[in-house]
Amino acid sequence: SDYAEEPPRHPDLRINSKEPFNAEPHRSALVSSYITPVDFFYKRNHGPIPKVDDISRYSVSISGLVNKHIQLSMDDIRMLPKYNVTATLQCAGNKRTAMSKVRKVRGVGWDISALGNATWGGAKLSDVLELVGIHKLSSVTSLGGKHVEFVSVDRCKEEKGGPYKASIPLKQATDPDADVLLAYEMNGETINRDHGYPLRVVVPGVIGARSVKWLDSIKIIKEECQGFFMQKDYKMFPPTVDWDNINWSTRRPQMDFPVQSAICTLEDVDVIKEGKARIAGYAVSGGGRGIERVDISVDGGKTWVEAHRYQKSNVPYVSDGAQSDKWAWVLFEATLDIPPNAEILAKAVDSAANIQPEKVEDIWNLRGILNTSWHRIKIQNSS
Ligand code: MTE
Ligand code: MO
Repeated sequence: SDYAEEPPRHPDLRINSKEPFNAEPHRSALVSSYITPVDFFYKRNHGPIPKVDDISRYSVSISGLVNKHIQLSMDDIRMLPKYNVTATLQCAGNKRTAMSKVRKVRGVGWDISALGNATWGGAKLSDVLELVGIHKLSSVTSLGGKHVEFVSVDRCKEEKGGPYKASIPLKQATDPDADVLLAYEMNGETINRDHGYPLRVVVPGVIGARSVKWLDSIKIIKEECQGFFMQKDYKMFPPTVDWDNINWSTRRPQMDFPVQSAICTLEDVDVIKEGKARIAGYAVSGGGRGIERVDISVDGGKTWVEAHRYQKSNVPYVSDGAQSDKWAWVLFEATLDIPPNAEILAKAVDSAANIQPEKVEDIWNLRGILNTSWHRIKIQNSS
């Protein structure tokens, strides 16, 4: 079958779909370290995992609205300055299962772990584009190019057997501070097949769908990518829109993700002893916005306390601070007295003072994306 050559995976992953392979770690694995180990990093695929056997023959082409078309080998890419960027990748479908409980949505079900925080190593896209004469910080090329399209080698049914693809604005692609990478390393090791070997795009602060894995070609184009995942998926619709009245062209493809948080030390319905419990989880926002605050309630939202936030344990976390990783999540923790039959909530505030919506009903959308509603956990029989 097409899936005969899938790579080995850690047995502790929760498998949400086998072919294509979609899996996430258990909640508790997420908060055991600031950097998510590769084995426990969620895997989100739309087709079989491609196999590159001869790296010396691998190349990425750059074409489209540029004066010179080029082919870059892995050696060419490794010759460019290397950057390590710690960034959280989050699937737009994270927490979809909880949204489906309100009203059924279409898509692979995910608990709260369709995200991970990794250090990505590679060349900056802004440096790569200079090789075809596109200057830093440009929003249009001399030939009228305004978007950068990434085309993969994997094939998927949504593209009718064609390759997975996506695009970002040229302005973001040529901005060195946007830290868009062509990454060949993940957590200091050669990126593995599941995560895009030999080369993937990493677009920090943006939904995972735009970080194209197994990169085959880069095209400079005038209009944004017309692929399925840009035009017929990953768009945010209001709760009034359903499959019988949808008009995809009325919405923009989702790019930045909004502020999000979740508790990882407890399951949805948990039985814990009365007394003190450690409540820990993650909070993250898109667009490079840091996390200003994480609030926890153990009484269903009547009263709140602020959790302690951290990235690296020895460096104080300051949202937007020079010592903080601007594209990365913060972990949070609070040790609190848990009353009987508690309802425990978490919500975060980002550096632009954006808050999470209280109710999932209010942000229900037919594709089940961006469920960033307050995370709720009910505790039973805790006496
Ligand atoms: N790139 C390709 N070529 N094929 C894919 O199916 N899935 C996208 C994105 N890039 C995908 C892809 C989606 S929806 C997400 S959330 C991330 O990759 C997941 O990256 P990961 O599997 O490394 O966690
Ligand atoms: Mo995704």
